[in-house]
Amino acid sequence: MFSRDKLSYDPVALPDRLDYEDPRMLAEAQAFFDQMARRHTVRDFSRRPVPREVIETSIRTAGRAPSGANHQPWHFVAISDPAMKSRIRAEAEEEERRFYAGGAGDEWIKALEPIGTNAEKPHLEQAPWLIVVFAQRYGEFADGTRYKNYYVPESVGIASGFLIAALHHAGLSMLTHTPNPMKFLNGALGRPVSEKPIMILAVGHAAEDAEVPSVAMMKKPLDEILTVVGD
Ligand code: IYR
Repeated sequence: MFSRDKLSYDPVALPDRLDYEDPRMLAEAQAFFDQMARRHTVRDFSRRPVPREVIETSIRTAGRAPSGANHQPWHFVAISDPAMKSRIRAEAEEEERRFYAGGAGDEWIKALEPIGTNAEKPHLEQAPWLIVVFAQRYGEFADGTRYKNYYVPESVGIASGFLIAALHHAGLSMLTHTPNPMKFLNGALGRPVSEKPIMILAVGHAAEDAEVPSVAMMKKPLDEILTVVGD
């Protein structure tokens, strides 16, 4: 995306703005909070299909995230193919079995107890879509020469947040899944070594009988996550 031909500063007038009066602004902030507070990480998906256009539009939203030097150091692979989902499930479960059998260490296993996870990952086949998020450690021009990317984890983290918010806004549920290690995804999906898999989002409609861990309802109150300096 980064172009060698456009290296000078060329400002244009701000093309969009939302200029709300304070009461509208407050109402919008509250409405968005209410919407986002209804997002829950879900592991049980129904078989109801999800149109590809919803996934594509949500990834377009992710692509609007800010990024270091606007290099947009991300790539998303959206998978609905059952054979590829099965392969990813099999390879992820292989890693997870090692993780839960001791690779994680005692403290990590204890921390996961209230979340109720284990090495079984049926959702990787049941969810209609898997989206694999890759971070581009460095970029490559068409002629193969490399350029540096900046603030890659931050940029990809922000884009992933946009993606989760967009999918939730469209009425979908998802699981943020991070098999450890995730290198197998490069091989399975044919992505270059310059790209690091960051997470798999299993995306779909929550199953009728979907459950969430009760501890996941406990969110830190504002006074714990915010310090105001000034008024
Ligand atoms: N990757 C494992 C373990 C896991 C780790 C964390 I931190 C979680 O919040 C949840 C799970 C798994 O997916 O089971």
